[in-house]
Amino acid sequence: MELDEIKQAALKAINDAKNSDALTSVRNLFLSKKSEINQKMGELKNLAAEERKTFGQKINETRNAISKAFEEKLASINAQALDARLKNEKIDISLPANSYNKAGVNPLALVEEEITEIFLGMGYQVYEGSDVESDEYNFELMNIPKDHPAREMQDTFYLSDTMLLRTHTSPAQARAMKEARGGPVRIICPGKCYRRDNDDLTHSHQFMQIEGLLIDKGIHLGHLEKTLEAFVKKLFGEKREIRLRSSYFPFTEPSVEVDVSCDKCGGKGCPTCKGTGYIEILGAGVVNPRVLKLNGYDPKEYSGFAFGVGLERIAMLKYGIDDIRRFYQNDVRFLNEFKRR
Ligand code: FA5
Repeated sequence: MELDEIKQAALKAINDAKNSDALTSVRNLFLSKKSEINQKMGELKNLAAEERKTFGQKINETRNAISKAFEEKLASINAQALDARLKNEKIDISLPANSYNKAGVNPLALVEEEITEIFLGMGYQVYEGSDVESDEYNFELMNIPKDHPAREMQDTFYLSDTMLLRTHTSPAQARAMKEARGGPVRIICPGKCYRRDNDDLTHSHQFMQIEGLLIDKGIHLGHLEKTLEAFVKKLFGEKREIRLRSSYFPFTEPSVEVDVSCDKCGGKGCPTCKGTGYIEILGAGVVNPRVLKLNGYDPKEYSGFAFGVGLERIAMLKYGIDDIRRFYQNDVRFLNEFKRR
């Protein structure tokens, strides 16, 4: 074969080789000592000097071209083999993920959202209070001085002589009044409260309230009654009625307890409402002029009403929950009963 033919044949054979064994055979055929090219080297000595040089060069070029093609093909076969091995030997080190159930929503959160929506609809703003409060805001500015008997009902967790965990959301009233600098206020403040109460079916050392405060000119008990009536009908349904009972809070005058007509008996009296036809849901009243003065208002110019709702009680009534402790036990079976609408 001529050198060109040898080159073409070798390149084709290299190209056709499917694996390294086939490629080695091709190499032996075209590049070994016994190969045709090598034999042609032997012919060199018979040639004249000038011819020997040209032919020798051509042999080298042919051999180099075949060697280069061989090396390239070998690299490509090796890369493919490595690729295949890596794929085969791949170890899956991941563990199957633990499946988990997404729990429902705590009914306290649902009730808080619902009540907040109702009051936002009536033009109230949400005021953020703080769980940690000072004695001054929790008690003094709410007209509960140091020796006041009301303090006994609201013993709490003290952080220092002057700082404590708030016993009610009412200190938000004083803070909102301070920020309003003697002007109108219309806020609600939802949040956690703490008291040194023994835990039982209806009491917990940590619980939630929503405070409400409206201050403006000419506000009286009638405004409070109609506001709370609208609130109760939106929350529990149009058929429910409210009843105001005279009560006492140091920060309101007059003060009332607000009851809602019993859902079970429609107001006739049953074991749920202890035969009274009504169930107590919140404390409220007209802001005590002393509180207005303590917080920078002129009671002759401004008046207002305030209320404080216990959220657990509302949620228990709304969803028929029998034990306040269920709100805080994080039992998914309980939480799964509640979903956002
Ligand atoms: C107050 O806390 C007043 N600050 C409410 C208020 C605000 C009255 C504004 C007038 C004007 P009282 O101590 O009654 O009031 O608590 C209000 C509600 O909080 C109770 O009706 C009850 O639902 C809830 N509550 C009180 N203590 C606990 C407790 N230990 N566990 C669960 N709920 C509680």
